[in-house]
Amino acid sequence: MNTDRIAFIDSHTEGEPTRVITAGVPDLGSGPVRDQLQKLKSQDWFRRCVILEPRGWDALVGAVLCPPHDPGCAAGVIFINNAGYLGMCGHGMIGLAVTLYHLGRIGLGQSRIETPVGIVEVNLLDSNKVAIENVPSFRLAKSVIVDVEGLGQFKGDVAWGGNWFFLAESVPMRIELQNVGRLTDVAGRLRRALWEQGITGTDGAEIDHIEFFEPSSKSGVDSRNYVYCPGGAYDRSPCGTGTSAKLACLAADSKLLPGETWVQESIIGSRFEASYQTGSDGSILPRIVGHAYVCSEGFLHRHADDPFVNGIG
Ligand code: PYC
Repeated sequence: MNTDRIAFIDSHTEGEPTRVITAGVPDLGSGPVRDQLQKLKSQDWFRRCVILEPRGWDALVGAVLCPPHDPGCAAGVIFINNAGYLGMCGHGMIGLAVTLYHLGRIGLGQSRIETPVGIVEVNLLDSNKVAIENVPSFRLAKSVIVDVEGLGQFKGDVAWGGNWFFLAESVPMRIELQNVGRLTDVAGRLRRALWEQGITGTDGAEIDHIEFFEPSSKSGVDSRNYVYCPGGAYDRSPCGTGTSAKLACLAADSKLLPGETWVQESIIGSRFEASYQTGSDGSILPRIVGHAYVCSEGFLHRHADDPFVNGIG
């Protein structure tokens, strides 16, 4: 038998899955994590193997552990999904922190993690509760108008929270699980329209995450969201980078002050507690608190004769 093994630990953060890859990662060298990302991209079979069916599924986000370049960091991480590579991932960082604690690699309290888009501070408040200090976030453009064929005009803000987001001002239908297929269809068309109409993040970056919001019916919750991820899956959690982008818009509109708490609920009713401090050059420094639980661990097998050794599709 000719089988390679890749070790993983699966967790979920407020319902959204994270697969931490702990062994079996190709050699990425020991440079900055942003350079290791380029090496991982050149071996895309690895992402496909660990994320796509039959070993993974469309909602799964991978967290590939790699050596940090910054000596002050406990670990480096590259986030991957069914469509490619993510700059940062809030729910994934919370899942990673709980997993590193489960492995005995970090203790309670503060640790620093190196990502391709900067260093993120995690604070393990207990074995399942984590606060992350996300990368500087900002609103790039307010009330941008997009024409979506067959659906009409959508107005919304473009913001960075570690990934690029379009935060629509109106919701096409109620944010309920029974509407998830229709919400995903509208969000996918909106994403395509943004790209076709040349509406991008800085340096022409594609806006590949879409957010819809409505008021929550629950007391103590400020807003309920639906978040479309680049591979067409919806985020089961309120989305850490999406909540950071939302905070950047609220701050820019003076609707939330530094230190005030914003409770963001997801389409499945799970929650993040969020706040921010003022950053430099008009950015904000978001803090997101959520819970994660380890749910399984084991090995992915790569058999030389398996026709789907690198995933389906
Ligand atoms: O929590 O930042 C996040 C995230 C991005 C994509 C899925 N979750």
